[in-house]
Amino acid sequence: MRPKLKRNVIIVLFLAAVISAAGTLKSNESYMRSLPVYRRYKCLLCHKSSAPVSGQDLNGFGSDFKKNGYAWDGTLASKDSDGDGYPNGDELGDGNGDGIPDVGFEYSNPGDRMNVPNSIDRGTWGILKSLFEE
Ligand SMILES: [Ca+2]
Ligand SMILES: [Ca+2]
Repeated sequence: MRPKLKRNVIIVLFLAAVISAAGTLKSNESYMRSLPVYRRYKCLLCHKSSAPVSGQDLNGFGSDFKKNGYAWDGTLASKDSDGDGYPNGDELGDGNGDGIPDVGFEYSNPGDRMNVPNSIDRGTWGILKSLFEE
């Protein structure tokens, strides 16, 4: 292959890879927007890696989210995708799955069984929250 042609082929392949990666990131972000919150864990909510390159490394919550048509609802909120004893809705701070979170961040990761909500019970949390809402 001639040097100039070889260089052009490399540039085209590089640009195709960049465009493909940008498309993947964009689609993942649109999936995240279907969830009530995704600020703290972002990609790790659904993937085993914080920088996934494809949709193949889904964790338990990512698989359930995909099976649910990438929709957040009461069915997905009531599941315990990572088997840690806390329903996905409690971990994401939207227990009934109506899409309205209690706070603007996740209590814990519904895709990581080693990551659970802190030990403050709901009653105590409600009292603390009301102090800041008045
Ligand atoms: Ca869980
Ligand atoms: Ca968890």
